[in-house]
Amino acid sequence: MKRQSDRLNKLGWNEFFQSSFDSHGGGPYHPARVALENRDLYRLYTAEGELVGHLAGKLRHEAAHRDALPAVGDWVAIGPLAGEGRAVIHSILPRKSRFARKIAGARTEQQIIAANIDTVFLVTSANQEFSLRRLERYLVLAWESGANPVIVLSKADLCEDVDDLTEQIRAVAGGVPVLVTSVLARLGLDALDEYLCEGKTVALLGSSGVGKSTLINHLAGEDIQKVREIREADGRGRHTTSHRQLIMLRRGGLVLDTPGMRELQLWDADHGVDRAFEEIEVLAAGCRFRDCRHQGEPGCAVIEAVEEEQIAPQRYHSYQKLQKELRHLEVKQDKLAQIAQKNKWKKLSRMASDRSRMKRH
Ligand SMILES: Nc1nc2c(ncn2[C@@H]2O[C@H](COP(=O)(O)OP(=O)(O)OP(=O)(O)O)[C@@H](O)[C@H]2O)c(=O)[nH]1
Ligand SMILES: [Mg+2]
Ligand SMILES: [Zn+2]
Repeated sequence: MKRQSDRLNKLGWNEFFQSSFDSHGGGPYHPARVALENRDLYRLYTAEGELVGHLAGKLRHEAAHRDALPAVGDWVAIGPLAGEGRAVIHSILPRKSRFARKIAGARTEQQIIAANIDTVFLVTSANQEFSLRRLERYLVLAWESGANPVIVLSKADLCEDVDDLTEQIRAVAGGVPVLVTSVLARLGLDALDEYLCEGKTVALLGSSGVGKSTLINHLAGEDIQKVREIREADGRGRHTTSHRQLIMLRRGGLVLDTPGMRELQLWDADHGVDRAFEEIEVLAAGCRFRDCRHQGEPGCAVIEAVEEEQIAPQRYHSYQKLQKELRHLEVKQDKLAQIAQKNKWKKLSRMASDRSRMKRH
């Protein structure tokens, strides 16, 4: 029993999950952690080793949205073993943190990118890929997730003036640690170790080609993840990693490799925006109107700060842009909720009229 709980702790199991597992009945179920998801198949880590998991029919049918299905990093309750190396997933334990975005494309739906992450490395490389605006967006989602963000500036060997880049990052980082690294030049890598302790999970997020898998191979001490040559001419990667995957490090700790994301749209990130633009939020307390949108209202302390060059205009614009995106999302979510409500009434009234017709006959 002791050995078993040691193994679970290595996978990130703790009091938080244990107590919800117990209150969900524990019983015949076992805990397992989702390491990889591929369509309807899940690779699971358990105290006894690896298994392949399938969704229980009930879980699949009752999941109204994709976010109700297991995501990489989730702890799930699996049933008694269904056979050699296989198990059925019955439920998802409440998430301690979750990194979510709006699903790519036009649909208004949430996608969970990773669950139960302790620290998220926001990786950005010191070449043409570098974009402060994108970094701000990652920071918003990271703050919203409940995981601790750390900014990793990768490929420092490619940049002449790293100090200048670091300074630019610090100006938007709001106190988040900024680590300057290069795997090629063996620079700054020891600073990553602090976050990789036993039972802790670190997710690496960032555009394709910034060197996430290269960092993971370094941390693992072996080439476990595929790394591809970059087209240095435009600094873009080629989406070499195709799946999100949780990897156990021999030295202790878990890392989650992710494919570079082309689109990173917000999902319910009010708190994240407030936290990522804290200096603006603090100033906003001094606006004359409580519901000031800082778009030219009289007595606006934010506009005043922009005029006095206390806040960079780009930073102000990016704040406005994210706020606008959130409002737009809210409108779409409201519409969907209204449609769902309408459908529910339609269904209920249809059922009622069916019933009265049956009575008449
Ligand atoms: N110069 C330099 N190149 C690096 C460094 N780290 C990684 N690279 C190169 O950058 C390219 C992309 O690295 P990957 O690790 O595949 O990038 P990734 O972020 O995993 O990309 P995706 O899986 O597509 O999301 C490879 O050719 C690496 O060799 C570094 O520190 N310096
Ligand atoms: Mg990769
Ligand atoms: Zn204002």
